[in-house]
Amino acid sequence: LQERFEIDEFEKLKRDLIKYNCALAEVLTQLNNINSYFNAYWEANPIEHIKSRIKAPESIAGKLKKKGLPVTAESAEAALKDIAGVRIICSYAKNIYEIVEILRKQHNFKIVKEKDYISEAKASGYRSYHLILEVDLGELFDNQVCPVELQIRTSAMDFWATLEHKVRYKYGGDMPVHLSEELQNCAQQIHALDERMYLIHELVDLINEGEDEND
Ligand code: 0O2
Repeated sequence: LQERFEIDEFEKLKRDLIKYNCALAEVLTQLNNINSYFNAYWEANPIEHIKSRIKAPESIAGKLKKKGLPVTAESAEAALKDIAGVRIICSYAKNIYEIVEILRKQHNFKIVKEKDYISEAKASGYRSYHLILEVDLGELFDNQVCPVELQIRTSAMDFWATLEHKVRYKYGGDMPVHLSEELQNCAQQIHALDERMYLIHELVDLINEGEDEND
């Protein structure tokens, strides 16, 4: 029970979560617009799908506890940047960088932090591109800004991360060495597969371009 919020802190957090919902809605509108733009103007839409979530109060409490911070609404707001989270799943790693460049040009939010775990994977084998976006909530919320975490990864990276997260959660952060080694091994194979699939995709594009020129 210690890990949970006291009742009045929980009520404060529930009220604060409205801000995160508004910020998330703003980001999702923009991402849906980008998705429609890709559908209309790009030959193939690089976005496969977009998922979003607001972190559950239990997970917020657990993360604060893990960081050794007080389990209060105030410390959640100060310390956690991933209360509102969005994930974009795309086809190839190259698409991730294309999407990031488009995001830089948006005016509804600004990018305040970036971590590229695509070009250099984490020790676990994890690959993904992380951004913290800051959304201005406007006068209704006294011009406060609210963070939204955005993770962009390929389907293959997502497949791996979902399983690894499940295994890590099962062992409460104390994963047996043989499992973490096997997961690192799978991460390397998935990375190699991602690259080979991309080469096939590029090759087919080149063949198509050649055929178009000959028409
Ligand atoms: P959950 O349960 O997904 O929310 P910070 O979040 O900034 O305090 P950190 O860990 O340096 O600290 O941030 P980082 O590296 O950007 O990671 C944030 C999130 O990325 C994690 O959130 C995970 O969702 C994901 N992530 C990072 N590393 C791994 C990994 O090795 N495996 C998997 N499956 N996911 C990872 P949470 O809150 O840790 O977890």
